[in-house]
Amino acid sequence: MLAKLTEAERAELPASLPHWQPVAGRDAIARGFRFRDFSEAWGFMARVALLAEKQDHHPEWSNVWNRVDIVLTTHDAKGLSQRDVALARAIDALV
Ligand code: H2B
Repeated sequence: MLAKLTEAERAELPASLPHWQPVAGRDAIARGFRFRDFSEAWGFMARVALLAEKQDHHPEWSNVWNRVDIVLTTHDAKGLSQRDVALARAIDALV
């Protein structure tokens, strides 16, 4: 079982991951992305998929044409962990 983020670690999130918002009713964070078209959205998803495999940490996500909505949480921790923070950072670095 992985450790959930501490209160001190949670307090840092708005500054360290300003594009990610808390999800109502869940211990999770979310970010929406908009691209020029489906091709760009899918290219982004392919790059995120490779990151996710490398980190052994996988997004909950959906895609509608040029939109990609990503939710991160750690099922093994039943909430947010440093794995979510690390994947969010890596995703932010792609865009
Ligand atoms: N991704 C996410 N988001 N949460 C997890 O708890 C998780 C994962 N666990 N990817 C990993 C895979 C685990 O289930 C496998 C067995 O490594």
